[in-house]
Amino acid sequence: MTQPSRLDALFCERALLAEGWRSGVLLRFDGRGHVASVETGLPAAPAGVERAAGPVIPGLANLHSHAFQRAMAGLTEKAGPSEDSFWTWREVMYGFVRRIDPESLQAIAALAYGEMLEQGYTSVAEFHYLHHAPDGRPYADPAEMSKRILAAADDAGIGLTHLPVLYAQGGFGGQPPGAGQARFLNDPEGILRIMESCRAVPGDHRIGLALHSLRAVTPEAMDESLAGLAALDGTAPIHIHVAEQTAEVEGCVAWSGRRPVEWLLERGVLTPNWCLVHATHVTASEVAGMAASGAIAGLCPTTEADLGDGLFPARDFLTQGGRFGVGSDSQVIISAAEELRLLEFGQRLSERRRNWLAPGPGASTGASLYRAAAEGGARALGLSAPAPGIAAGQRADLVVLDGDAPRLYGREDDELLDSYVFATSGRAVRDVMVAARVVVRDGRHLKAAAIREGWKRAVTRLRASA
Ligand code: NGQ
Ligand code: ZN
Repeated sequence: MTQPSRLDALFCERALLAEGWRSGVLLRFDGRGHVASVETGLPAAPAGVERAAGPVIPGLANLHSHAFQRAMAGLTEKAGPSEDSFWTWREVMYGFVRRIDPESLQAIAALAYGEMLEQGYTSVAEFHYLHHAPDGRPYADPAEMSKRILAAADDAGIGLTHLPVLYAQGGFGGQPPGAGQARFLNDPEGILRIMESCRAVPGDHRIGLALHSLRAVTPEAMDESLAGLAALDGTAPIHIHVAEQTAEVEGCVAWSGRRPVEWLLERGVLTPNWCLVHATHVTASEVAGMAASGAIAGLCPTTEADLGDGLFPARDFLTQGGRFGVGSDSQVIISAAEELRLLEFGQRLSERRRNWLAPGPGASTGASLYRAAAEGGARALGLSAPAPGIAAGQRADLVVLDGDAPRLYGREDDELLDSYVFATSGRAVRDVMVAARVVVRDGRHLKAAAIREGWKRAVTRLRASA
């Protein structure tokens, strides 16, 4: 599919740079769509340069996505025969997984990625474990489903960090996988082969590795896949679901005598290349260990709320210099602003305080969270020059807010970000650029019509196969 052409420069009346808000900003882009230079204090746009239609902020990286789950959003909210929990939700999800063919996956992912762009995310880490046919047999090309994800990201024009997932057992201590997990299974060699196939696909994709969870990998398979990854690319991101539910913590203790994050810390594997997704149930010493390791906390507040996970001790982690980003995970909501709002709101509800995650007196909560998530998310995706604002060396992934929207009008700088995060439900994104290509104009993805047609066909097929 042909891509829109790249801008070679953008003039921003006001923009959030790594060093803070600046006026009269001229961003120049190189041929790969990266920011080549940043000038400030210009009185007006130079001739021939596009002028941003509102305040410009860095797009956020969505650090945790299961694109296929977009097709389930809103369909798991009916009470089951027994008490509902994360684990009953998982059974419903497994039932749904059986019905997704490669074409549907691509259509669903394109829709999800288009929505992400409209809601302020400019790149996504796809934590991808739907590898095989419904009976568990690999497709003729074992990387078929991964390639569908790559194609969907290209269609939508979102930046992709693709993370093929190692899933090797049904539960702690070598439990056999259930039928619902048949599509997920691979050994380390199989996963590395999928990663290599993806690396050979042309396009602006980064490839990393995900370990589904300590429940789903053996220590041997983990070590083997990490060694293989190091040989392929020593800087690639490594993501893992960890300590999301108390039952997982208990299972890990029963198996190893250690809690999940404690187990990883003792193993000495965590580095800043790691992203610990959820990390909900962690002790004070695990929080300290995570922060010191430089690993990113991958927080997904809307999904964690939807699934009844619990609350990550975000304030302790942030005050120890911990880095985090946010993800839309199960896609029940897709909105960068909503994730940040619920991150703070969850803490307010439990602590009965306000501005709980602001870094200090006078600091804006929404703006501080936004900056931190911009930097942490970019790190978790392995993007270049991560920073708490726009900077040279980054891919030109930019969001132009609608400064005329009644909820933003008259607000300046951090007030604007606070208003965007807390008071707009995310509906204040005007234009979006990825690698200097415009993909959203006036709040609407440029290919929304075609993508929605594909989505409707996929929904029709899915409902027919139910
Ligand atoms: C997933 N999702 O892999 O999609 C998981 C559920 C599991 C979240 N944890 C399955 N939110 O953890 O076993
Ligand atoms: Zn997940």
